[in-house]
Amino acid sequence: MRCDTLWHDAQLITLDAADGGLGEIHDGVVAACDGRIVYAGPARDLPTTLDVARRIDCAGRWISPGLIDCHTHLVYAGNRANEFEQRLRGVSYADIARAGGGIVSTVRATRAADEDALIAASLPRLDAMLAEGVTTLEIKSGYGLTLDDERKQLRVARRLGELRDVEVVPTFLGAHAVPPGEDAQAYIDQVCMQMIPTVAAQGLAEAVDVFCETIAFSTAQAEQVFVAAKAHGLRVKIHAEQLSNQHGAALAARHGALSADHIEHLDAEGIAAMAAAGTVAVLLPGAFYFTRDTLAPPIQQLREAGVPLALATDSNPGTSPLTSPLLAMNMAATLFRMTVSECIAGFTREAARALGRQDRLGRLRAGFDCDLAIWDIEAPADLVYRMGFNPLHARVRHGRDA
Ligand code: DI6
Ligand code: FE
Repeated sequence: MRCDTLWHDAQLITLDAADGGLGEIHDGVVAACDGRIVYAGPARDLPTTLDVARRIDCAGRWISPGLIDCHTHLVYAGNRANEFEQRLRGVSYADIARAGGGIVSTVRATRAADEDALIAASLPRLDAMLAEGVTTLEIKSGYGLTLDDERKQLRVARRLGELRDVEVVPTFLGAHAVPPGEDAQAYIDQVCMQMIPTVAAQGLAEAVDVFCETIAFSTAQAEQVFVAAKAHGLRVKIHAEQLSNQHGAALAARHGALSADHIEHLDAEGIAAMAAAGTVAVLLPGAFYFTRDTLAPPIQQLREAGVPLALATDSNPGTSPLTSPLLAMNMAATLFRMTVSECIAGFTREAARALGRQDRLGRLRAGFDCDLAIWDIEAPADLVYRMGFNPLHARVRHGRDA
């Protein structure tokens, strides 16, 4: 059997153990051919028939699957640091919004920016993610809120994946906010009848997301979006139960959603619906931290029900200006009491599941894409424990140094 590259003298976090844990292997190797893993496991079990072209000595470093950020709003223009300062001086979020700030200010700036300006604004954020070992990330639209401006955001997301060695998964979030001066129902009709069909026909997104909340769209409107998305062959997901319990997660689960995200206010019925459907819970500790939320998602109940737990940065200018998956892991541990295994799995195996890529990404396993993060750490817990420190030694995408 041929092998282009063999990483040896490594310790592995395979995320491929029968017990669902980290799958640690101390004297491990990873072998790749044509961008795929052909073997990942103990050195002693490496097939002797392997014809190795290039050997990389990892000197005892740890190898995990490349990190996967399964929920971001990375593409936008403008800056809301001024709003943050206002809030520190005691101005309320509602007052800022009434004065033309908040999400509407990002919509204004994003509409005014052309594709190149959006690329220039987004690349440093993407590069910060890549510097921490991200090899796949989801990017949502949702700051355009017109067909052309949403398509522009999605095209920029795609171009980012061409400019850098990273897999970008585009999601259409036209139903993010009611555009200024428009009627919510009239806008949702437009999302369903005009935008979703066009976005689907042009192959600009894989999935459709909706912000289901009192300040955004109702559960009935979310369902309308799901029906339209599915009719056009797109997967669905939801921002649900972030500020109140609208029963959006249960609705999404009944529609076969990939994930329900945020879910701080999720109730027992929602947990049961997600468990029954296999819907992934995407937890977003950065938004919880930045908005100084106090109600944590029901982690213990989700765990007991067997709902898969993914983690993401929610990178966005309003509620989570975060581009560090490692810090998000630390926040999930400190704020949500998630374990080290759950935090690492949340940015690898379970994030892949949230993107419908669990058969190809997020584990060190023969047949999977050879996307790796190689870390200068003593133990996996170091990835979660430290704050603001980046121990990445190398990033590998499709078997090549990236
Ligand atoms: N939930 C959030 O927390 C962000 N979007 C969403 O659906 C807020 C986005 C922003 O304020 O720009
Ligand atoms: Fe979000």
